[in-house]
Amino acid sequence: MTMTQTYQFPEGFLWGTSTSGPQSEGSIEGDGKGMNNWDYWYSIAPEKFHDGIGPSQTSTFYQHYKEDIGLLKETGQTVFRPSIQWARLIPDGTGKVNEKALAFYRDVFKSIKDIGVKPIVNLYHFDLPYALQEKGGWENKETVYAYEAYARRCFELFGDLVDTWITFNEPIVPVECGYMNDLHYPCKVDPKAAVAVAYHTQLASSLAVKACRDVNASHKISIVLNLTPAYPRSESEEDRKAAHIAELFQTKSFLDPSVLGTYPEDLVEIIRKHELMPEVTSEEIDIIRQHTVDFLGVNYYQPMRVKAPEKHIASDEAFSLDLYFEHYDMPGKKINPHRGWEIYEQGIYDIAMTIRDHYGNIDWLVTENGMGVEGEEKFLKDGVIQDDYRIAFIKDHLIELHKAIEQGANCKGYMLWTFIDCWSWLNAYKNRYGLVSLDLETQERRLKKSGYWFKELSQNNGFSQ
Ligand code: BGP
Repeated sequence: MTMTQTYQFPEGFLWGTSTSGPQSEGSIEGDGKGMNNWDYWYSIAPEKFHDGIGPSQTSTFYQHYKEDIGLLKETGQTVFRPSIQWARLIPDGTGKVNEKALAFYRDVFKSIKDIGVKPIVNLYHFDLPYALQEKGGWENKETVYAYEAYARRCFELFGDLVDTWITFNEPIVPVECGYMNDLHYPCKVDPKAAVAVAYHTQLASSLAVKACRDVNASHKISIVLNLTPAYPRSESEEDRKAAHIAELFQTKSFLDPSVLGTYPEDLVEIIRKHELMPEVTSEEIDIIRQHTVDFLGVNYYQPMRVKAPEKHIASDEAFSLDLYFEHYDMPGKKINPHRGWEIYEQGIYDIAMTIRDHYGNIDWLVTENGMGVEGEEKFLKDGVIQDDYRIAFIKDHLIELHKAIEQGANCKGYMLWTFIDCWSWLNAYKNRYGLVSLDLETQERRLKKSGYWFKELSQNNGFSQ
């Protein structure tokens, strides 16, 4: 006999989705949007993008936002995280505001609020105005101050409509993909530049926290981090050390300064040893120390599996991460074959316990979790995509989250990636993540089975199974 179990979430728990400007808005002639790093990269290397679909052809939210916002209600959402595209609002990165963008974002945020959904607005989702990229991008400290001015402008322009903000989404991703692994523009493999980019991004985030408080003292501000736990291959000292160092680089490099106001000493030691230290002033260190976030946004998709490196470090060896840890391909793991990512629900519980025990049990939200699936049209029945796998994926993660909350974790909400199928960087529209499907030909939106189910989940503030 199987027993039904009910997973009831705390009163006021938020249910919603996240998306980003570059992945959902698209651009049209005359909208005044400036070029960003993605637009530029697509203009010189369109072959890098799945099916040759670039960033201007994303899901037409710019034209359809009113209808789309209506779908937030139909899917039961109480919170929604869009992002402002810096290059849409301030086309050159600094200076003049694009009035059309101002009107657009004001109406978007107002429309979200008018239907009783809480907007949490992200200021940066991998998208840098190209005018700044050309001048060295995040390697150049000028970008830090340009970002601070942009953030301050957003708090002034939208502070009457938005009271909860995110400084950056997954800031480690542009560092890894753009400066360590030749995956995203500017496609460099340059550890010294990577460290400078990471440090400058953190400084920019802390300055935005300060600006937020200067402009609207009662507003809340956070950073969204992909807190991927690193699990060692074995309990051997070498494997555990490798996992520890993997976390220093992948998660603690932003988590510690953002929440605790300091960098982990052992991370700084490695950076120093390889002579990768950026230029740091004591004033900057004070800014980071004094302006920690009010809450944390956590994106979780997959764990890291790590083993000790095969190589031994020679004293004059040039830095690379695989001197310290290597990826471990664990046999028998559960996997989402479309994205190639491991599915490990317990990761979300482990993250919750880490935040509870080592980060002052700060309030946090799951700001992304989700499952990208290719070829979803094959699950179409009576006009609705029967995405039972997505419902099961969400439930399995919520069970772990529920357990963590019962054990004292301060998680205040769950946001799925994503609302309407959207454009996914290099993968364009290959894998679909939405509660709502998007027909690329007609741009028609339709709720998937998960969209209807999510409404029930939200209305019941939990589920039984
Ligand atoms: C996160 C990003 C999102 C989104 C998601 C899914 O890391 O914040 O922007 O894209 O991953 O990943 P992908 O689009 O690569 O499948």
